[in-house]
Amino acid sequence: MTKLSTETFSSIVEVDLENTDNDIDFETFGAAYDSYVAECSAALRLTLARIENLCESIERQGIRNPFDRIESRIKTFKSVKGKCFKKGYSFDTEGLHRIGDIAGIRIITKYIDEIDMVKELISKTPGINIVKEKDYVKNPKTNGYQSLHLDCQVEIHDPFTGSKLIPVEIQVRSKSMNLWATLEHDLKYKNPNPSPEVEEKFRNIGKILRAFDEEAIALRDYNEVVVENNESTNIDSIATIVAQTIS
Ligand code: 0O2
Repeated sequence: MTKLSTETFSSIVEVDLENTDNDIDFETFGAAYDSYVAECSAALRLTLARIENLCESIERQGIRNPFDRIESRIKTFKSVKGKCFKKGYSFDTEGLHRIGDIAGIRIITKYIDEIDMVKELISKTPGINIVKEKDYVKNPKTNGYQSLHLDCQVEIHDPFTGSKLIPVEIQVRSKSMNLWATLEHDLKYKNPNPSPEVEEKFRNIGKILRAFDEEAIALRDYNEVVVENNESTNIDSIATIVAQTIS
C-alpha cells in the first residue's frame, strides 16, 4: 500500500523585513496570514488525501505508480513577506490572496516521462482543479530550473464560514530535477547572488542530469521490453526493439 511521505520542503527566499525602515503593520498582516493559513492547511490536507486515494487506485490497477515521493509545505510568514515584497503585492489579505503557493505540494517521479502521467492523473482527480500550468520541463528557465508547476484550486467547506476556493501549487519533477533544484536552493539560500561561473556550472549540471533522465527511460524500457521477453540482445539495439514493440 502506498505510504505518503510526510516530508516537508522549505522556502528559498525568507526575507526578514522586520528590521527595515517601513511603515508596514506586520501585526495585522500576521493575523491575516494566520487565518488564511488555516484555510490553506485545510486545502493542503484535502489535496494530499485525494492524491493518496489516487495512488491507491493506481496500485489496485496493477500499473506502475509514477508517484515516487510526495512532499508538502505551508509557506512561512517570513517567506510570504519576502514574496509580497519581491512581487510588489500589498501586505494585507489582498496581497496574500495573490500568492498562489502558500499551500505547496511537490511530487517527485523516478522517470521524466512520468511527469506528464502525473499531470494527466491529477487532471482526472475530482476535487483538484488545474487552473494554470507552467511547464519548465519543456521550457526550462534560463538558470536551468526544470519542473512542471500546476496551479490548482481546491474547494474547502466550513460549516461556519461556508465554502471557499483555495489555491494549491503542485510542482512535479523527476528525482534528478529535484536534486538540481535542492542544490540550487541551498546555494541561493547561502549566497543569493552567485557568480556567473557558478550559474554556468548549474546550467551544465542541469543539461547532464537531463541527459541522464533520457537515458534512464531507455534503460527502463530495455528492462521492461527486452529482459521481460527473455530476449538476449545488444543494448544498442534497444531503441529499435522498443520502437517495434510500441508500433
Ligand atoms: P519557495 O521556496 O518555494 O517558497 P507566478 O509567476 O507569480 O504565478 P511564482 O510563484 O512567482 O508564480 O513563480 P513560479 O514559476 O510558480 O515558481 C515558484 C516556485 O517554483 C518557487 O517558489 C520555487 O519553489 C520554485 N522555483 C521557481 N524557480 C526556481 C529556481 O530557479 N530554482 C529553484 N530551486 N526553485 C525554483 P518561491 O516562492 O520562489 O519559493
